[in-house]
Amino acid sequence: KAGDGAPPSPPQGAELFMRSVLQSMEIAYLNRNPTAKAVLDLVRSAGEDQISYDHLAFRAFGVNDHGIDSMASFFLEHGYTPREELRFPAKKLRALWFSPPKSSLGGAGSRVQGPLPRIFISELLVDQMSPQAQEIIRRYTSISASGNKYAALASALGTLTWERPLHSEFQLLARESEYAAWTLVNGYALNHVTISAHQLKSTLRSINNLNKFIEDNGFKLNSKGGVLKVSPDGLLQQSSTVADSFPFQFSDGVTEAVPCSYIEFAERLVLPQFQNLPEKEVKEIHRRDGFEVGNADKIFESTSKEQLTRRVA
Ligand code: OOG
Ligand code: NI
Repeated sequence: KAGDGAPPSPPQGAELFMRSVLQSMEIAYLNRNPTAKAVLDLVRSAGEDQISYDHLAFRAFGVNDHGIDSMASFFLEHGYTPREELRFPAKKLRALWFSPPKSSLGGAGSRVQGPLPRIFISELLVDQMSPQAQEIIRRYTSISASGNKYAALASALGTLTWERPLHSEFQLLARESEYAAWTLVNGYALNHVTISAHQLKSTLRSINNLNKFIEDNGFKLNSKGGVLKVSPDGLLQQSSTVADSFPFQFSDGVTEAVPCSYIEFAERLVLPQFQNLPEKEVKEIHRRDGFEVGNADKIFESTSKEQLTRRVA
């Protein structure tokens, strides 16, 4: 069974390289998403100089070798371990998450600070889409040549591995699946980073305080199913902003704003069997791990039109 015991650490050079790639993905993401950047600056301005990421998330088309595996291979070859699968039948999606290897750097000399993040990768079940939508997705993924082999590189560069679509193709996909339309124009771009709330030092380490702080500073949070998403065991609590938009130039010359990325917050509570540990001794391994279908289903909506156009009182 995957995930039992930490896998061996990658060689230091390999870990430095992987952290550089993650950092380039983050830079591309921050350049395109002013809200994510502003939120990170805001949290930093509250005295939090060491923000760690709980996870990074990517989307993919499950067809023509462009699915989860296309992005996962980079992480698997750098010591990550595949963990559970999550299914979202109504959205025609599935996801897989990966846990990080033990760091071989011991903190010193790392270019991206802190513990390595989990990785969450989802894919559209393309076979279940309408023939018209399938045709579009199959065409763009097949003309990308070997783009699927360079998913991590595309993400780090912030570029698509296929041609820009027509505006009408984007619209057709958007009517059927907002996820599909998002992926057609964002490709392997980082979909979000997630601030690990419980790793913060101040009162912001409680996610309710963090949410209030973010909202009080004028940012809109995804309200789908309530701002705070809580797993049935109560131990995984998540929230997220609503995605930014950026002007996308379609191949027919139409330029229109399309949704890009958002930023998420997660608090993992201490597992019942470690409840009596002194606070100072609590480590990440003593906390609720993994993801939750019910939470994720609503977090996906952070890029939905409904959330993007929602007005806040
Ligand atoms: C991913 C949504 C799910 C989580 O942490 O459960 C998620 C997406 O929007 O692609 O991020
Ligand atoms: Ni997430």
